[in-house]
Amino acid sequence: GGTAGAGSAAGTSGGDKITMGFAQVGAESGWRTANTKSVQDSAKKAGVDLKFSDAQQKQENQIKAIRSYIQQKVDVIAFSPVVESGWDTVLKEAKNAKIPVILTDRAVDSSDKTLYKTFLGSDFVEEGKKAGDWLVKESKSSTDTVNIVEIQGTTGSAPANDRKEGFAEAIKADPKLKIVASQSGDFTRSGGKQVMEAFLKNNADIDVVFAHNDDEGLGAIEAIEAAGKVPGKDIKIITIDAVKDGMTALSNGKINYIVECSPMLGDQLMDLAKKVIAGETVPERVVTEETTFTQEQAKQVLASRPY
Ligand code: GZL
Repeated sequence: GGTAGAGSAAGTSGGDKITMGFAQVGAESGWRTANTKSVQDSAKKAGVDLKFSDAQQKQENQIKAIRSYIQQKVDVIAFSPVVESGWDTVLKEAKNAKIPVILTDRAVDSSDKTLYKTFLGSDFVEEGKKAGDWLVKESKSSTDTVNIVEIQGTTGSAPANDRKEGFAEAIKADPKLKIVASQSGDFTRSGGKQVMEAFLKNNADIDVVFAHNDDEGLGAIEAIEAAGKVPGKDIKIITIDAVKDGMTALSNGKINYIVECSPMLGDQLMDLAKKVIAGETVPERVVTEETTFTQEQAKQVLASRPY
């Protein structure tokens, strides 16, 4: 025993601090800042030397960051791909440099599964489905059409693609439920507000907003109130994430239902990184545990929410 693990060719000898290069998407939402804090706090706790970059939601910046981590010969690279495609080249460079890669939060569509060791994050299709399932139940008693507008996440990102798919699948259960408009708000509050303003201008009768994250939903609330309507009553709102600001709006009745998407991936990431560097096998997929919240549940847990 005692031989260095296969993944340690990047120069870790037993007992050295592990160096991780983390290429973060940006700081676009409350979820993202909570995720960044989780990764940074967990690295400190785990004694991992963390190199961190913020790509301002630009893929080319993430690719540059990954290349710089390869140059620096870090022991492991982790990142949340802002969009699903366009990663094979840089991931092959990491593989050739014998630096293991861990995907966190978002997935890539590379067909070559040897380009990364594991993918840690939520099942976004399931999140979209949970949102749709709630609306199907909620709409059971109503007779006429339910007009839904959808504020999508970042175009091309796994959460946007998968949440859209899961929601559409779930609402097939009731033909009354119709998505009358769908557009990207880029996971930001300002994006959600702008898209909702356009939806309100072009659609006379909107019953429901399905926003792919809390921040877009909070932006939509601003637009709805500016139009003289009552969010949560005149227009119901369903969002995904369950960050503090979203849960506050939910407990105040301005949002009707939130599907949780946990950003607290730091501890699992550091644990997976240590195993990968030690050459241990890790599961190729680690799915985040998460739940859903009604307005009543939000009131009960709001004070104790960590982010
Ligand atoms: C989901 C994550 C998404 C969040 C948004 O895991 O990638 O990106 O839902 C964030 O709030 O911007």
